[in-house]
Amino acid sequence: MKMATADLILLHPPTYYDFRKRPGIYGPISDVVPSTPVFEMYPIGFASLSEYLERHGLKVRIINVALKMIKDDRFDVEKLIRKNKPLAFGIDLHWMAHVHGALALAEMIKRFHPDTPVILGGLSATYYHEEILRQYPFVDFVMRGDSTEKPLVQLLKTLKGKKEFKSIPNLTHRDGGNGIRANPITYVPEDLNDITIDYRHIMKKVVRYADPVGYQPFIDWYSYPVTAVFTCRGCIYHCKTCGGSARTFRSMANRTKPAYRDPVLLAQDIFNISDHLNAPIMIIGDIFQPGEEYGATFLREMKKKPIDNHIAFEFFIPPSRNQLERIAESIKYFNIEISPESHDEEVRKAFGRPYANLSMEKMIADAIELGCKRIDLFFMIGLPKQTYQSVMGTVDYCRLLLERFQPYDKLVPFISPLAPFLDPGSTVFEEPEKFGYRLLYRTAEEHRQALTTPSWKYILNYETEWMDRNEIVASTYESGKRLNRLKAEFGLIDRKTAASVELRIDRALRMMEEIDRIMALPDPKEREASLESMLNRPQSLQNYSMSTVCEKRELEWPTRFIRMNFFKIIKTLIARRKTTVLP
Ligand code: B12
Ligand code: SF4
Repeated sequence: MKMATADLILLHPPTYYDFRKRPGIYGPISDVVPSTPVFEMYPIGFASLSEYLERHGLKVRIINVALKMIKDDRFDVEKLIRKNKPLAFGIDLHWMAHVHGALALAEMIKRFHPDTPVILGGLSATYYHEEILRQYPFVDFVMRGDSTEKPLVQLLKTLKGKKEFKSIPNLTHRDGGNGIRANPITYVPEDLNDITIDYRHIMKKVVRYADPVGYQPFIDWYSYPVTAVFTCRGCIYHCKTCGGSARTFRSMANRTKPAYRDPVLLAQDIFNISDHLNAPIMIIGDIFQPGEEYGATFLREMKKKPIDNHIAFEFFIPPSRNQLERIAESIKYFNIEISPESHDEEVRKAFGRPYANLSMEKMIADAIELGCKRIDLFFMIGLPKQTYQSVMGTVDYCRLLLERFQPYDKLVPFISPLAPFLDPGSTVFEEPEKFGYRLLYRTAEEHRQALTTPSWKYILNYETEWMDRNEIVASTYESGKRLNRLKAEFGLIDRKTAASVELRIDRALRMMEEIDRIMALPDPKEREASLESMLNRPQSLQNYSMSTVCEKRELEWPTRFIRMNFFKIIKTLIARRKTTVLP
């Protein structure tokens, strides 16, 4: 079978491109998401872009370069780039943490294919669009906004034709001379009904390109194939450090209100997944954010077809008893995720989540009574008004909760730092002093350089009036240690797991201290040589940066033993092949 040639190849970069040569101590920056610190998970928007572009006659291939690099130490990225020559390459610079890797890939593409356009997209590229085109000649276009499906079709068709870019919405491009032109962001869809994240589409592409690793979302996905469905793009809340808040989306992406997916289509998305995978499905975005009616319609729809997958609901504010009852009536196995951020109501309010502990505790009690299978609580470090003592207070509060709700052993607290970066474009990033923050890096280039430093302490782009970087690091490891012990005490994790987490924390702390000592050496050559010999040890990413403040498996909701319905997957692939002409 001849491999299809793609019009667009979407590449997902690692955070720091040279992580295999010289891994730093990235710490617990990714402990509460499924990825490793290389953040190998590609933006879910790749799936909707691929589906939309293919529907409009263009061929798209996704290659998760970060994941290929993690999986195979000798995976040759240059060879991959050299042998592929699509009409254009697209790279996500969605999370700022990928700025080093994204630019490294862009530079490499231009080296091998000087005439092939390189397009960057995602929230961080949107924020830094002008600087990127000014500073980095190897990037040709930035496609801005939270939704780029339609303008990307226009761009690719223009690249095939008359190359007139002025009228393409959301596009920043060079004007032919020295200037940069940022076309206005006028493509801002009001709903998500024509934009689909369809995992069946991805399965089909895996077959077309015979590349299961290239499409794999994160390292353990085939053993834990958790998926997500989206209620919205945008948000109505104003969390101060969030680069996806209502205010940030308005100024950056010209979005004045969130775009929602029709609740009936949302339920259908879940049924489609459930037909093929027996693993948990996460609903991104609070189903009650658009209003009571939205949540009610969605739950009515879900009730029509009982499924066995665990469904995880994310709540921005604690839901009422009545709302929980409706969930319990409609979904057999439901789970809850909520992020109180701090136990201290004053800190929580300063962050932008103004609800009381009492209402959250009531939610927990109700949810347990109604049969909720698991409740995850996410706390954060690096918040406005939050001191070292306050972080320890959060762990004490977790003890109170675990005591109060025992013997329920599925109330699981997590704590992690706001890292590696305070989100560009967030309210605090824009006016740090007003909120008691000191910003250490502002430009894209400063962030790119920061990623080359040896530990997450030096990568952090902020300090607060209440904690400097040393205290953020120290409170992270100390609270991680205390919470870990608490989890063992209350039987949430076994003693062996707890011991290994504690060992990793101690090891990481020693490494961080050693790095501090080396960084203080006056001679740059000696500093470099010492870092080189210290960091370039096999397995150092695994040993010092993964599952440091908690064991990653703690994040996993229950799955059934056989997680993929292979019969149904094959049936879908055969059915789809009949309707698709493979080249
Ligand atoms: C869902 C979500 C997640 C999910 C990820 C799901 C996924 N694979 O995409 C999870 C929970 C895993 C997650 C993790 C993280 N997240 Co998050 N996440 C969100 C959230 C709540 C919604 C994102 C969303 O709705 N996307 C909509 C989907 C459909 O579109 P999309 O993926 O963004 O893609 C579209 C555009 O961005 C663009 N686009 C993207 N890439 C490209 C590339 C090209 C070439 C083009 C043309 C266009 C393009 O076009 C796409 C389609 O229209 C936002 C907050 C918000 N309100 O937006 C934060 C947010 C995006 N996350 C953020 C952060 C910081 C993280 C973490 C780094 C946190 C951490 N330290 O662990 C990790 C990174 C994980 C990784 N990559 O491995 C920040 C990003 C700030 C910034 N500018 O850097 C945000 C804004 C807010 C926040 N603090 O949570 N996140
Ligand atoms: S952190 Fe706050 S503002 Fe950001 S997406 Fe979540 S609820 Fe919305």
